[in-house]
This record gives sequence, C-alpha cells and structure tokens, in this order.
Amino acid sequence: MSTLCVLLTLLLLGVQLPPGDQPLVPPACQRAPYDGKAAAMPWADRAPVASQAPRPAGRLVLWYRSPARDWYQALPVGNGRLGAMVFGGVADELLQLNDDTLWAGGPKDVSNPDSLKALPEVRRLLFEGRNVEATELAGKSMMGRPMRIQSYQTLGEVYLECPGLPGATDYVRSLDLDTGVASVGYTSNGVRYERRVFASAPANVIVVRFTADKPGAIGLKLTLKRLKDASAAPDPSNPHAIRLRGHVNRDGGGEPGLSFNATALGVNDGGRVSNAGGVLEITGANTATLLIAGATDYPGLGKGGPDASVDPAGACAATLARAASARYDALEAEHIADHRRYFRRVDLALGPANQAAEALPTNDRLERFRKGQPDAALAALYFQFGRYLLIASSRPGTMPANLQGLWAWKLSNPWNADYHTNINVQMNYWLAEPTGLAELHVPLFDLMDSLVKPGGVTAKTHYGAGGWVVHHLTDAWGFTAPADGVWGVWPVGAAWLARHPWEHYLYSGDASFLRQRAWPLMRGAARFVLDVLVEAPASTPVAGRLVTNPSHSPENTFFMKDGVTKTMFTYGATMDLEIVRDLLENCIEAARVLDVDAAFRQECEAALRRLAPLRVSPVTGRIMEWVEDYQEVEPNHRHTSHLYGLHPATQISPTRTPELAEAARRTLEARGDGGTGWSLAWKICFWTRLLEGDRAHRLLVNLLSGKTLDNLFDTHPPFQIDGNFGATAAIAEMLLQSHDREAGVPVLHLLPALPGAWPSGAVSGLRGQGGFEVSLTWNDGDLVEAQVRSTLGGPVVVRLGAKTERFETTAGRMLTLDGRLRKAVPAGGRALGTR
Ligand code: FUC
Repeated sequence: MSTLCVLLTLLLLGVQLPPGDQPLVPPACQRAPYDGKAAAMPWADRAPVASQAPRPAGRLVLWYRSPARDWYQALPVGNGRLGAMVFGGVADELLQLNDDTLWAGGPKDVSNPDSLKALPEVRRLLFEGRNVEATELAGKSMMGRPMRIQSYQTLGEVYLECPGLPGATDYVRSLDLDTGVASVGYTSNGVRYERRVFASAPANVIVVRFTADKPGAIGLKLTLKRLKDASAAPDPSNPHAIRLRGHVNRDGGGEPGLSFNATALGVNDGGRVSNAGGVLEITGANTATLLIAGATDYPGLGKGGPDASVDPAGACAATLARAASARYDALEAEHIADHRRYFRRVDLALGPANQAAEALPTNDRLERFRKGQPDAALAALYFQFGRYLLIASSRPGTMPANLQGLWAWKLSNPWNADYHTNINVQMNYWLAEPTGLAELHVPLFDLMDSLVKPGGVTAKTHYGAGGWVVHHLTDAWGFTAPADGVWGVWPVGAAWLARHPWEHYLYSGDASFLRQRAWPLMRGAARFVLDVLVEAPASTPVAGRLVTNPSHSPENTFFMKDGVTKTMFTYGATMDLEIVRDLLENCIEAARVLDVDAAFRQECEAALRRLAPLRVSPVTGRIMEWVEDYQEVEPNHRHTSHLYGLHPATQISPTRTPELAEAARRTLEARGDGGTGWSLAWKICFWTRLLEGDRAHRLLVNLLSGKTLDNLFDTHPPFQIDGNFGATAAIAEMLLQSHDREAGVPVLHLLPALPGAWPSGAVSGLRGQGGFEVSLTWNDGDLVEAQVRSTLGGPVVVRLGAKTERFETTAGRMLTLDGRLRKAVPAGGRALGTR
C-alpha cells in the first residue's frame, strides 16, 4: 500500500459518523471518500496523466487535458432533476450526484403571530426615524419561527476505480454543449479508453458508457457513498446493482425528513458483473454501461411532508429496469435529440475568430483571457453554457434552478442553495424567454403556485393583509416568512416574482396562460401590496404618498442623517416602489387584456396615482436608493436594487426617460465595475439597457476573467449559478431588446448594445416580446441582415440605431430586412447561423 493510501485510510478512519451511517469502503476501493472538510471537494487521481491531446471535435466544447482536481473543475450534467459533476479520473473517477428534490427540513407554518401586533409600532418608529429601535422590535417580533431554513443537499457520490492502470497518455475530457455529453478519453497500456456521461431526461437516469479499443479491457469497481445519513449495500433485487439508501434527519430529530436512494446498475457486454459486498465490479468487459437512478420521497411543491406511498429504492429499480431494456446507442440518441430540441433553438457566433484561443483547453483559454487577450468566441461559449445549464437544471415538472442550479456537494451548502427572491432566483430565469427556453421557465411558476397558500398565511399573520407574500428567500417547503435577520423583513419577493409569468405571456402572447396561471399569481401578489401600502406622514419627504413600511433596499446599509448610525431598515425603499409600480402597471394591462376585474384595476390605478415617485438626488444626480438621500456604508455594495426600474422593469429608459437614464448611469458609475458574479451580471444588464455596449462588455470581461471558474461556473465566490444565467441574458440583450413599445406596438431593437469587441457575428433564434424569433448577421459593427419570424402576426417596430421602421407581420411568416431596414428578398435557403 502506498503512503498515500495509508494516509487516506487513516483519514477515513478519522471521520466521525453516527453508527449505522458508515459509508461503505470495501477493501477493493482504496479511496477514502470525501470527508466534508475541504472547501472544494478536492480529488486526486492515482494514475499520472500526460497529455497533448488535440481539441475534441465540436464547436461548443469545454475541454481539459487533465482530470478535475476539485469540484470546481468537474463538469456538470443534468436532466433537470438528476445531476452529476464528472471529475474525469483515470484510475479514480468521481461522480458527485444530486437529486433536485433532496432538501433537509420539512413543511411548517413559520409565521409569527407577534408580528401583526408589532407592525404599527415598527411602522411608526421607522416613519419617525427611530430605525434602530424599529430594528430591535422587528428582530424580536417579526421574524419567522424558526427564522432559518435548512439546506438543499447532495445525494451522494459514485467512487469508481479502474485498478491496475499505470497511468495515461493523450488524456482529454470535455463537455459538448451541443450534445449534453461529457467525455473522458485516454490511452493506457496501449489501450484507448473512452467514457461518455450524460443525464437523460427521457430515461430519467445518468448514463456512463465505457468503451475500449481492445476486447475484454474494461474492468472497474464502484461504490456509492455519502458523508452522512446513508449507507450502501448490494441491491437485493438485482445482482448487477448496488444502492445507497438514506434518510435526512429532519431538524436533528423529531419529525421524519426525506428518504432517498441512488442505485447504480452495471450492464456489460462480455466479462462479468457482480455486486458482492456492495461493490459493483465489472471485469473483462468489451463495453460496459452504468445506469444511475436517484429518487426521494419528496411529494412535490406545496404537497406537504415526505410521501409515504413512495419507496425511493423501488422507484429507482423501476426506472433502471426501463432504461436497461434499451440499447446504449438508443439511449444516447434519445438523450441528444431531447437536449437539442432546446439547445439548438439559438445559435450564436461572435467574431473576430481567434484560432489561437479556440485551440486551447478551456482553463488555458480562460487564463489567456484573464491576461487581457481578446477572445470574442469565449463570450459565445459562455452564453451557450448558460443555456446548457438551464436545460440541465430546470425542466417542466422539476424543481426550479436553485442558487447552484442543482449541483451541490455538501449537506449544508452556501446560503443553503435555496431560492433567494431578492435577486437570485429571478436572475436564474432572465435568460429563459429571450434565449428560446420558455418552457424551462415553468418550474418557477410551479414554485410560485406552491407559495400562494403559505404566503397567504404569512400575509395575514404578519401584516393582516390579503394576497400572498414571499420575503427574501424560500425553500422546497413553502417558507415565506422573514428569514435570517431583520434584512429579511422585505415584503416584495412575491411582487417581484410576479413579473415572470407576465413576461412569459409578453413573449408568447398566450392568453390562456395569462388567464389561468399568470393572472391569479399577479393579482394575489398585487392584493398583498395594495393592502400593505401606507400613507407617509407629514413629517416625511414623501408626505401623503403611498409607501411600503417596513422596507429594505436589499442588504444595503446606510448612514442615518446623523452620519454615524448605521441601519438597513427603512420605509419606501426605491426598489419597493419600483417593484410595486411595475406590478400594478402589469396588473392593469393584464386585466385590460383579459377584460376582467374592473374594480381591481381601478384600485391599482388609484394606488399608482398615489405611489411615491422615483426620485433623482439633487446632490449626487443619482437615482435615490431611499426616501432620504442617505450615504451608503459600502458605496460599491453588490446590490444595485434601485435600478430595478431600468432592468428588469422598464420605468427607466434612455429613449423615454433620458433624465432618469442619466441618473441611472451615474448610479452605476458610483457603484463601480466590480462585484460578486451575479452583481456583475446585473450591472451588465443595466449597461445594456442604457445602450452602452462597450461598458457592458467591459463588465462581461470582468465577470469572465474574475468571477468564472475553470468549468465556467460563475463564482460569487463560492459557486453561484445566477451569474451564469444573468450574463447569458445580458448577452442576449446586447444583441436584441424587445421590452419597449411604441404606441402599444412591440419594438424589436436590433444590436442595441453591440460592443466594439464583437465587430462581426451571427445569432439565430433569439426571442422577442410579441412572439418574434429574430436572427441577425452583422459585420464591421453594422447589421447585414435581419430575419424576423412572427408567431402571432400584427405590427412590429424595428429599431436600429436612430432609425425605426414599422412593419406588418403575418403569423408564421418571415420578414427579411437588409442592413438599412429595407425589406429584402431572403437569400435563397441560406442559414444565418453558423452551424
Ligand atoms: C443575496 C446576496 C448575496 C448572495 C445571496 C445568496 O442575499 O446579497 O450576495 O448572493 O443572495
């Protein structure tokens, strides 16, 4: 045994686990499992690897010449529900698994009955400028009980050994975004080995395929492990399978938490498979396929606690029996077709081409970029990676993408890998509509539906209000009360979320969706808001106007007028007012379209007339973040909440409200060009809405070079997926914006924020509000051709620089325009994309 192995074994022995929860480490598998201690789940392959392998085929690949050394270098696959991080080892392979329903905790009414009693006093204190006392009182009486949620958790790990491999040459691992397949290839002992890994949505399994160019060369041993609360064993129903069964210990005792199971099944061609001692062993096979299923007894959003009628191990066995009845080739073909159904809707090429950069492994390419070398195509790759990640983490019927999409290796993940509703989960979905993934938006609406009931209880208990409320975060169990600390007393989470189904309607024009799903959600969120708006008293700068109270500008602290006292707690924070205005305006429009609820519409209109206005500071010329011109404690704070009106809403516009746009620009200058990953992504969206492509690009460069990990995951730090999704949406908006209207007619603004760094390019399949599909080519920074396909028909205004033209469109027909917006005859059959 090598010293390393001895050390690893000792390390393993040192891991303290409750009896019965010992991870299985059969003697054959010498690797110690991850001990939960190191920050990034480090991994080392025993086989030395050498490589000068050339770039794998495929235009949209992430690729590397060595196995991942930690989780942040591993590559994600996912089918919306089940995910894996693939490390790509040779002698030691690791696949970290997730099931998007595996959450600690359980459903509970967390509302705080003391809240309503304290509310008038908290409001009075805030209006009187006694913010510190208000914070103290709210901290004592307004927080959820308990005020913390529990974490989304890892499902476990697959540890795989290919013993006897002395080392490898010509090693390459990759993730092909166009197929959704991760691959590993290497040569060892004169044999070329290939491994392909994907998460199939149709088959509901993760598939790992092993091939070699010599018959009988495949041998491996595999175990399943988890840090805690689970144990592995042979599957009693299948001699070719092993399984990991576990049970989340809810709240450290008491009520039962979720049960879960992962089963790995070996399918061989030649050789043998056994599961003795809980080690799945394949020897002497020509090819082998590993099928991995995962399941929990999570009952579905809003459906209470663990579902006693579900047996996760039985569910896995049934899934595996179905998957194993298909040939591997058929499974792979089915997966690729399913993935491409979404992925290939949009294609993007950004020039100038840079062969030197594109020939490099992704980590080296990033490094080159970090050193300031231009690489336009890297932004296109990042854009498509963002779309890939949404396809892999949010499918109809799955949980919505959480703070880490669905990839999380811990039991207690950063911010619990929850659904933060004061920017993060919304940002996760900004790309869905414009980048052709509208169906993948639906899990967010499912989450919202499930929050109406608990959010209604919180609305009533905490505020005596109707409708539904969500504060700054939620989880799989319907948590809607203020969480974490007094900054959690931020009652406009639902109001912000309500923009999402409305946008889904704006893009699709689907009136039945608007009537059946969007409207009830919007109306309920607005009902709450109408009930909690209060009139600001005479002593305040917004006397007589309606404001929220209590309120926060998310997580940003300011100095009170004494210049010393720090607080976050306030009334009428600008973001609240922008969110409320947005929601009420959207409700008025929705009620008009649907021709419903005239009285409610009038109520919204009356409230809008009295709402405190957006204001520009006479001192700084910026959009004011609070009702008073307070100084921020951290001028470069990551949240720029008071620009909600610029993005995602449409209250601030360089064409319609140039003064406000100028104030927004000054606001952004003051906040600076840095920030966490998601903060940068939002700022890129802001600059894009200000039509400043070069400035947007500068921040995109900061994001790619400063907040992007080797596997292209965004880092807060640590990893947080919102930055990937937000920047993908921003790139789409640099090329096409569709949020404006001219006399009620949708405006397609072509290349509104094209940066100098992308002088040439082509994009196909972007979506615009009003049911448009848009493809563009440009060269030397000028539009060459635009194709606009309408799905709904009707008029459209096309804007390019200072020029606007109005056209009539016909549903299902294409409008082709030249670089001066003149109708052109489409060039016969020429595809705009570059594929
Ligand atoms: C918000 C942000 C933090 C972090 C957390 C998940 O509260 O302020 O930066 O992104 O969400």
